[in-house]
Amino acid sequence: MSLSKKLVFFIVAITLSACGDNSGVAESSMTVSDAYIRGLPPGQTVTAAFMTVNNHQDKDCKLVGAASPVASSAEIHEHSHKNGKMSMRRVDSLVVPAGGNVSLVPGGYHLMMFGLESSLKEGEEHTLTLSFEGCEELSIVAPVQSVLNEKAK
Ligand SMILES: [Cu+2]
Repeated sequence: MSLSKKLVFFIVAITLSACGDNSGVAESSMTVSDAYIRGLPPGQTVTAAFMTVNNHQDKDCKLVGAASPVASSAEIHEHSHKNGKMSMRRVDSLVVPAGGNVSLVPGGYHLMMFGLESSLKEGEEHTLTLSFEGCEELSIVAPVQSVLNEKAK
């Protein structure tokens, strides 16, 4: 078997076992998909993180905060157009509806991360912890994706 074929088998095996694990464990109440942290040029101490938060429960979950070891603080923000100007503001909470999801995307809701100790480089992965009111805290690992590779949406 060629090396590349072996690699494919390896990846398939990992994927299958990951799926198996999921079905075996009690399903998590909240999941996050398509998460990434925006990687910016060196010297920046503020960046943003984006993701889709999925609520698999039959009750609403209110996102009220976020934290990361690489940031001194994090806030939920919303972009808005005011008088033709793009601006953003902090929001106290963001409801993830029962059985639904909320997307944090460039130009919309996002997690603002402040006080970065070092610039985040593409390929790194960092933990983000999301706090909910009335629902369990959720920790995820998000890759850093350079702003240069960000897809316009
Ligand atoms: Cu912001």
